[in-house]
Amino acid sequence: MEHPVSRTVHILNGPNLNLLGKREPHIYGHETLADVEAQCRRLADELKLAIEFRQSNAEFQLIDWIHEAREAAAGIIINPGAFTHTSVAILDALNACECPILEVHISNVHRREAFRHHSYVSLAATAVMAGFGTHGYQLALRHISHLLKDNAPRTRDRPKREDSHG
Ligand code: CA2
Repeated sequence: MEHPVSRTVHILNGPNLNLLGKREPHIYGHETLADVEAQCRRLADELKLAIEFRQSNAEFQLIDWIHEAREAAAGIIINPGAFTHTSVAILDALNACECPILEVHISNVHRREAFRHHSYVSLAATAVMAGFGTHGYQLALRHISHLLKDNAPRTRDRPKREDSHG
C-alpha cells in the first residue's frame, strides 16, 4: 500500500529561541515563540497544512526530530539558532531528508557578527530567509505550500550544490 502524502510541516527551533520576546527585542522583536506558533497554526489552517511546532536547546533532540521529519514531514522549517553556525551533525541529518528544507533566521545574520555569516545548514537548505523578523516563518510556510502544489518542481529536484557528487 502506498504511503498517504504528508501535509504536515515540521517547524523546528533551536537553542535559546524559548527566550523570544523576553530578551533582546531590538534584535528579535517582541513576539514570543508561542505567538509565532499561533501565527503558523492560523496560516497552516488557511493553507490546509498541519504543523508540528517544536523547540529544544539540545542538539541531539533537534537531530532526532529531523530524523522523525525525514519519515513523516512534507517539509521542514528550521531555525537552528546558534547551531546554524557550528553543527555538522545537524547538516548531516538534514542531508538525509528529501523534503523541502527552509532555513529561517529572524535577524539578518549577514548584518551581524562575522561568525554568524556562515551557515552549515544552508548547504542542505532549499531556501534561506533571514531578516524578515518572525514573519519569516509564515513566508517559509507559504513557500512550502507552493512547492507542494502540482505544478511546482518535485522535492527530489531540489538543486544540489554544484560541487556535490551523486
Ligand atoms: O536570527 C535568528 O533567528 C538566529 O537563528 C537566532 C539565534 C542566533 O544564534 C543566530 O545567529 C540567528 C539566537 C537565538 C536566540 O534567541 C534569543 C531570543 C531572545 C533573547 C535571547 C535569545
